[in-house]
Amino acid sequence: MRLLLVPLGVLAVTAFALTADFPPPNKLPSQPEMPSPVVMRDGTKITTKADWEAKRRPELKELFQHYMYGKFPAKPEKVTAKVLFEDAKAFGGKGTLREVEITFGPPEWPKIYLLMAVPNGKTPAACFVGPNFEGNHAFVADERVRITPDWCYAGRPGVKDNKASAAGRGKVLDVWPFEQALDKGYAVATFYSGDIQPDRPEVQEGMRKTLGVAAGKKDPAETATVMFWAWGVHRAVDYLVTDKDIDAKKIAVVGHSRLGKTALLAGAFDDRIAVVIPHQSGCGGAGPSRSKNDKAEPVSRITKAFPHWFCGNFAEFGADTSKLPFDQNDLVAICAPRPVLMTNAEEDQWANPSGQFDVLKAAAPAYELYDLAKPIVADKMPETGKLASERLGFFQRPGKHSMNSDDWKVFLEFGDKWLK
Ligand code: GTR
Repeated sequence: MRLLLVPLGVLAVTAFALTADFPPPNKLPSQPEMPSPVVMRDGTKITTKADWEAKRRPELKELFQHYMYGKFPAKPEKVTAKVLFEDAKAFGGKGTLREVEITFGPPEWPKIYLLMAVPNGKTPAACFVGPNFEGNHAFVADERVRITPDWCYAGRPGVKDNKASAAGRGKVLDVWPFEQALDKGYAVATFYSGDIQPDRPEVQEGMRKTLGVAAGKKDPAETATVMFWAWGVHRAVDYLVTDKDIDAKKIAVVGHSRLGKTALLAGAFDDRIAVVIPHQSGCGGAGPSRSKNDKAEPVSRITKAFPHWFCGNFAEFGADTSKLPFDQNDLVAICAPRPVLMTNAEEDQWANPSGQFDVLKAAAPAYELYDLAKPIVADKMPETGKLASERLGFFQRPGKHSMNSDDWKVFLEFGDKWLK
């Protein structure tokens, strides 16, 4: 095994100070429609890019932390990376496969294990990065890929008693289809989300334990699980921007479902991410909290079923989402002027495809403050199977809730437009 140490340098500590005055959820004014990204909380209309960036965008970032995802943890002071193994002739020689251990704190802190492939002869390459559900070993059969010792989702290949095993090696080939991306000249990088924060509320573990965030949510704005996962994506990006095989200006984030919620939040809170692809992310992601689709998952349901994904304050809005001082259009707006693609499936109404299209439309006013080619978003929701590849892009395929190589065809096509 070849060991290679890559120092990534010291990063400045940039904790977010929550200074504004935030009333409790039930004391907020009712706003039946999605709040405009270009109107400040005090009613001031934003008309310039400078005011958007200096005033409204920071205001929205604070609001999303306080009322929905919890505090954005500080950037670690030091991030280091160690290449655990490398195979320069992987995928029949098409790519170089490596697994990188990313450390950002004392040895007992969680680490990120980034499994990545770069296309041989085509570097520096644009890269798709994102968290996964299955553990890295599920995506390639190589025996050197680490098997996570952390809690794993039941029902995934080779998982028994919530522990992954060698029986799962290479059993999930189309969720993160490395070869398909390499064939199109892209790099791919993924890590197991549970290595940062296992998806169970009742155990004090992962980053929650590290930062002393109580599982019982004494502070209703305490950092929640989706925020920890998004923060983990940022640590992967810390490494990727130093990798000479990656084009640091061309990093796209992708995630499915709860990890799609993560992808959108990660994109909104990190400008190094060039393209944002929340796939079937639904409520708490690209789906509106003020949903008009009665088949879609409501805030009242998600905050009961998955109380740890969001901070305590968010659950309060289950009774009345009109009190939310923002909606998910405002999270998309924070990504401006970067492209965002929402991808969906027709039978997955729980994730609210039509509501997501409304969210895209309602994010556009922030994009209009930039000098961008028009149209920024399609006039109407495109028919099933047709990609609307505008800067605020949308796609819906036939079928159900999953991420597969058909979805990747669309991610890669959107990449060809916005990352090449
Ligand atoms: C569902 C949840 C959705 C979505 C999904 C997933 O049970 O209601 O919001 O996140 O899980 O992550 O697979």
